[in-house]
Amino acid sequence: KTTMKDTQIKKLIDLEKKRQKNVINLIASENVVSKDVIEALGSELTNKYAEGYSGKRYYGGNEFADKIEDLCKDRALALFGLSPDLWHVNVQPLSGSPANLAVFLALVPKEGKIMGMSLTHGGHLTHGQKVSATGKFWTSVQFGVNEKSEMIDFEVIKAQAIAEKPAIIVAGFTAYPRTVDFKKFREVADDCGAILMADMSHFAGLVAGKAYPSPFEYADVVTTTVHKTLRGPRSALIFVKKDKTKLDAKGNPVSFASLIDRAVFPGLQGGPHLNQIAAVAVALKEASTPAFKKYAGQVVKNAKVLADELAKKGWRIVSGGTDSHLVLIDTWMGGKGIGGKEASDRLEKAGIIVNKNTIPGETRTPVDPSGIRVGSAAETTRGKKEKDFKKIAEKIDKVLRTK
Ligand code: DSN
Repeated sequence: KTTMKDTQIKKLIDLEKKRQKNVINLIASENVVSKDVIEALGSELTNKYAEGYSGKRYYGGNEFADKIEDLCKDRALALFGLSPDLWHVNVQPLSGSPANLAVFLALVPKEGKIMGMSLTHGGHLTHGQKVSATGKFWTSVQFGVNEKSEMIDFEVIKAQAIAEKPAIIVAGFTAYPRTVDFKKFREVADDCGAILMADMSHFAGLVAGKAYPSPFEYADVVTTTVHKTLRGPRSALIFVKKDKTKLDAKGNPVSFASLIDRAVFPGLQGGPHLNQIAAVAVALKEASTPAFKKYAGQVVKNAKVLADELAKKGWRIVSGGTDSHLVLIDTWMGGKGIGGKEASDRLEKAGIIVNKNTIPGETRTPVDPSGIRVGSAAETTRGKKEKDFKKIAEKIDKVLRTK
């Protein structure tokens, strides 16, 4: 029972709780966290400043903060099967965008180039888009998907990388439904002498549950948010290989790990959010269970059903299907259907929450693009299975067709 005295905020929280309960949530980047995660987030840890890192704080009273941060780091490495001798992890980034920015700040010189997937083809703002700091402070080169297959085309990327010589290549996405071949990205990075960074924000939970390829064998740096398929609080992690070094101004080798730690704090952030780090630790423990492995497998099965059923009903699924939790639907279909904004608005009125999304070769605008993006992570947490997703597909079809 709550004892909250601020009734205005309390009422709004209650309304949001009710809204979440009453809708079918198909936002591909959202999930539903456990009560334990919420309890850690809402704890007294929020009162504490802990600038610095475990054992090297700038404030007193961090006996327990150190233990929490260390445990979180241990759990993060263990979850992805990483040896602490080979990998370092920073658990302080407040969310995905600052995590990616920290990696670039640490590793990409001012005149360096970032190569990432373009936004309309499924990349993220922080993969070097012009409107993001990552596209303003550094130059960037963007790659797209093959026009026909709507999948990543490594021949094109390789030629582009060799011509452009980026300092870093980002393998990852925010709206790409297929698996990413990290081995091929490694080869491209080696061909042009770039660092390989994987951004597994969307599929981290699937990697943890062994339902999606892991980037760790190939990438030098891996970033991830915690709140998508990984089902934790809003937060992010940066994993980095311990043996990777870069020469400093005096020609001395400095590890990527220490450069990244310094970029996170004091480069970009002040005190870490300890309540958030504790909640991340809780979520990482939950994600290491057999139940979570089952969950990750079910997430992919459910997304496949959603894609297949919608395709059967005549909707064009970008790339023809999905290998993950995410499905991109071309609702516009060259003018035969409806725009992404209308689709999203209509679905919301019917209690299904999605986001409008650009599709490869977009001909409309980001505010009213050609498609919608849907995902299965949140509803799978609520126990939905293939038969439920078949019903969801039927409902989506009905709503989108009704004039
Ligand atoms: N906004 C997130 C998503 O929906 O994919 C990425 O930052």
